[in-house]
Amino acid sequence: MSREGRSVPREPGVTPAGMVSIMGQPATPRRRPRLRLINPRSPLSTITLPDVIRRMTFTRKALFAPTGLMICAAVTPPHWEVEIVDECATEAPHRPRADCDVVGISAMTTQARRAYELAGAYRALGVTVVIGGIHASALPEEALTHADAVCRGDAESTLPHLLADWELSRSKTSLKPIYDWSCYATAPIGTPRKDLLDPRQYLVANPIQTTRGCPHGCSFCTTPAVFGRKFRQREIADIVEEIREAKERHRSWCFIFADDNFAGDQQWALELCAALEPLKIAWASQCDILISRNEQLLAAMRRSGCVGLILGLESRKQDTLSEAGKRFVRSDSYEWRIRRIQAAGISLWGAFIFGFDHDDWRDLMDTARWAQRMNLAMSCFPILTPYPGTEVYRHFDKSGRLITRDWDRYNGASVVYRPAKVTAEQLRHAQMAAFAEFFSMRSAVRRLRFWPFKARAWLANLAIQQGIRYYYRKRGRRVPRFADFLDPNHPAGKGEGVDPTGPLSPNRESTARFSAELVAAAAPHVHLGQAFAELNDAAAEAGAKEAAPHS
Ligand code: B12
Ligand code: SF4
Repeated sequence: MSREGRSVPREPGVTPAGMVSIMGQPATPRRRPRLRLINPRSPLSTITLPDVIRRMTFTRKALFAPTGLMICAAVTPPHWEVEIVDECATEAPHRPRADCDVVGISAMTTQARRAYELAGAYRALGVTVVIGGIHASALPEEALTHADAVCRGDAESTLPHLLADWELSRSKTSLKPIYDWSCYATAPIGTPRKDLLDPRQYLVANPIQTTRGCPHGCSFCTTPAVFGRKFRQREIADIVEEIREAKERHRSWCFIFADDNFAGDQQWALELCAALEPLKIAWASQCDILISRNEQLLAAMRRSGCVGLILGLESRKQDTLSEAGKRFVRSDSYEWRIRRIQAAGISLWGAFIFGFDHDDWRDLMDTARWAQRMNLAMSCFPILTPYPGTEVYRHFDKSGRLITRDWDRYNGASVVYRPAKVTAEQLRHAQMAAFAEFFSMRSAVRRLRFWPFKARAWLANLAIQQGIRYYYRKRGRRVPRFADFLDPNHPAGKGEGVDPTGPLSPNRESTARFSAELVAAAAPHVHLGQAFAELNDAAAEAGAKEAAPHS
């Protein structure tokens, strides 16, 4: 899984053999400092993903290689030995060992509990612990209760300073508690060190980041909350080089650009597309729907190999969009915008959010049906999750509507707050009804059609459909339908459900786990498996296989 850095020491006073020579005195052996970077397991990946992923992705263990940690490794000075442990791609949980000097742990909110568990174990062994990543950047004070230091924001701007401080005493005593990226000059976006991971473990072993951040400020989104609305672009030459190397080394031909908003700066996106065109690749990413007004950009994206985009649509209702803080677009323009992007030959996957205060079950049904009418190749319907740092979090916290701070549940599949117009139970029922209806055979026929036959897109749709049916059959329950809301004898119709203010009952526990399992199975698959399916279809159609053979 991991491999040591093989870089030759360059620090002044340190010989290539690692012997310190001070003013002509005999050199004394000094071990190179060791940094272990850890991507903790998350409830989603431990409960469901390994099995699901293996079945759906030709035995890969995890979806994405952890880009953040590969960048941490890249900005670590070369005289450090560095390794990456990805718990999401290992069979057994990582067992902390005191054979390193510093441990750097990364975490999204849903990984935070496990991150803190590992941090505690390493501190007990006397190893210096640093926590970074999205969750620690949003809640540095909380993270600091579990670590010796916290890095907020980009590792490019913070980690080299922290490691230099550690070297002053070769212990945690010379560290500052918080290394905040806003206190340092913004360093350029790094190129991840992919040599430290085994690409065979990942569906997306070569994630490429072209931009960071987003110029918009949606109320539920962690990106502007943590990184501000500063949109940053990477050096185009670095992006091209990373892709070229992946093509040469791994014969990769299709790529996922792990951006929040690929076209946050449309002029720059045009320049990037021009540089990508000669590479003859296929790619998919996420971006905002405003690209629809730029025909020149749409054509350039298609020419450069763009075959699919995830659009954060959230809802088809304007008052819900306003609540979501999506001020840059109106929902009544969605239709022509979607048609225009599709007309450019780009397949669309809709990302919606269920649970805003303006939505009752009928609104959620309308959104799910509208997604079908728009012929979206795939869609996902996660539950609104108030991630720390966001406006939504502050709002629910202030109004006493948060029902748990168990970060394991902050995963888009559990209801962790009191919804306004539905019960928590109804919200989950609507979520499952939306999944079941969107992925039903009738809907798939209407959306995907039979010609041109998109074999893998069909396969992905059928797999999710069968998964939903299998799940309910096994439990002797009917697949949720929106019609249940009209049945006065059905719990959904009666508005019955668990008391959202009460403690989490075992029943609720299992329902939450159920939706976590289902959404975990569906959502990442929607985003990535489908991306790949579509990439394969599109590339086959476009003859990209001849242009660039793939493994
Ligand atoms: C690709 C992606 C995924 C992929 C893979 C994630 C992975 N393993 O890398 C998949 C599809 C699997 C995924 C799933 C989910 N994701 Co996601 N995902 C992303 C996305 C678009 C890019 C991630 C990425 O590669 N970023 C690039 C790297 C370089 O950034 P980074 O990880 O933040 O790392 C930098 C710094 O944070 C820092 N850093 C990070 N770690 C460390 C550690 C140390 C020691 C130091 C010093 C610094 C440091 O330095 C790095 C380099 O500058 C982000 C958006 C985003 N802005 O990051 C969302 C994002 C991370 N995902 C998010 C969410 C909500 C999810 C899901 C819960 C969604 C769901 N309902 O299924 C799941 C959870 C999966 C799980 N593990 O359980 C949220 C996280 C919100 C939060 N507060 O946790 C984000 C921010 C999207 C958003 N805008 O809200 N996701
Ligand atoms: S447009 Fe997308 S990435 Fe940007 S703030 Fe809104 S939800 Fe976040």
